[in-house]
Amino acid sequence: MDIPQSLIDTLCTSERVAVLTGAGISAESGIPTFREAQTGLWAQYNPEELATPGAFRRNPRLVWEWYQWRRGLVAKAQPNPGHLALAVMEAQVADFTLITQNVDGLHQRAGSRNVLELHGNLTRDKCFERGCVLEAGEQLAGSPPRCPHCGGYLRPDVVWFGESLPEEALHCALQASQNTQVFLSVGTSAIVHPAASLPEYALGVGAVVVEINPAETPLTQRATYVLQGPAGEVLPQLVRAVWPD
Ligand code: BV8
Repeated sequence: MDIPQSLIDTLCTSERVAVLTGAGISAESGIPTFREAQTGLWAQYNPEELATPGAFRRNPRLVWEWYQWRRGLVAKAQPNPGHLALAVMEAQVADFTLITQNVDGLHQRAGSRNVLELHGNLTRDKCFERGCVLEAGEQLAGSPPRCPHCGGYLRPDVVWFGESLPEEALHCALQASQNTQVFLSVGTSAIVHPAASLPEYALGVGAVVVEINPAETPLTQRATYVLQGPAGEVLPQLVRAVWPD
């Protein structure tokens, strides 16, 4: 992939960089993206129909077991060179913000320190009835288990469709997007809101917007630079070009 010299020069001299990642950055870690065909038992379900409070109310066991299946994939997955490159970039840029729609925790496992999780994290549980947050690692029986505090069902601590995003994370993501010099959109289909509006805020303040994705998205036509390829190859190449050892 040829990285435009003008982009290298811009990143070299930028003090403020914001990055938004989606399921595509975890694809090379073996985690299916949100919209590609799911495998096996789950192939018959549309994730957008499972990741809702209504689906959980109608069939808590089905939704809980879908997340247990995904937790198994995440537990076996390792951060890939794309995740690792963003951890290197964070160390090189004075004011770096990593915003993720992913719920797999791979950015943290790759060494990224300041990660804004817009859609929560599936390694955490919370109570569906009262939102009591549980200590990590409390293994309880049941599918889904019951909250030890109030007896309601447990659910994964992720944001479902129709639910509001965590206020603090969204506020910080908006702030970073409106204050950045460069905004990277990596591995996202750019259709889930409000995350998909973040690159628009960056464009609105004159930031350089870079899309890294093997496919086109609704953002492609608006981006300043489009690096069409897999994040696990493009990001390490970009980091090596801008910050050679
Ligand atoms: C909200 C967590 C306010 C769960 C997720 C009607 C009613 C209510 C709301 C709405 C509505 N109509 C629209 C909305 C808004 C809705 C929305 O945006 N819907 C979309 C579908 C139109 N949003 C919401 O509901 C949000 N909340 O609006 O609150 C509100 C409150 C109450 C009432 C009304 C409004 C909540 C959205 C959060 C949903 N939760 N995840 C879980 O994961 O189980 S979203 C889910 O999609 C994942 O987080 C995922 O990350 C995210 C976005 O998808 P992508 O990450 O982009 O993944 P995708 O598979 O789509 O694309 C992968 C991309 O990677 C592709 O482009 C592919 O080409 C690329 N790729 C593949 N391989 C690679 C690669 N790229 C790089 N390298 C590779 N190797």
